[in-house]
Amino acid sequence: MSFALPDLPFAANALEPHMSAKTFELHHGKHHAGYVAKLNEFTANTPYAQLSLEALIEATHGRADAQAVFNNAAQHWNHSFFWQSLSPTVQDVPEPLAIRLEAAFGDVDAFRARFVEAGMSQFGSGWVWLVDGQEGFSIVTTSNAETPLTSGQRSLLVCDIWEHAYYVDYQNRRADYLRVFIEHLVDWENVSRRLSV
Ligand code: MN3
Repeated sequence: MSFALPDLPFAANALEPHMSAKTFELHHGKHHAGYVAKLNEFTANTPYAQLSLEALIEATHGRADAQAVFNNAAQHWNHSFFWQSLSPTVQDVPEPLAIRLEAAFGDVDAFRARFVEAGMSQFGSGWVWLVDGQEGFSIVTTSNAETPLTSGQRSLLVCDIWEHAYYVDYQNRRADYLRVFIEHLVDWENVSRRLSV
């Protein structure tokens, strides 16, 4: 079995002006494709090649001798999840989900503000997530390739806060990128689907 780069679920220019075709050309076509190519290179002719992506991430997490495999596997999973978190059209938050967000954060706008703050608080490269766990909804950040998949939390939504995700369109303005993401680009229908699975 080998790992494959998924197609974007929309045209590369579909999120303009918020996220440009140039960004997708690099982010999906070079960065994500690079992680997949390295993952296939590192797992070829090893028992890892027999595992699902999720099982591979669990099997290599926290293991010094498998750090490179973990990094590329988790980056493949995180990026695949990120593309599925984006929508070309602005979506309203569906009611059942809005009720859960209100319970956890006060209201949907407060959730949005907290999500942006969390993304700003992450030093260096990483990811900001909405997750569902034993305590209900929470916002978490992960560094580099780390993913909530290994902590037993259900991922609902992610924003990539590596500089490669926003530098072409926003240069160093991470806060502007995060605000545009959370206000204009979230695929709330996909978030809802993840919650009900
Ligand atoms: Mn990225």
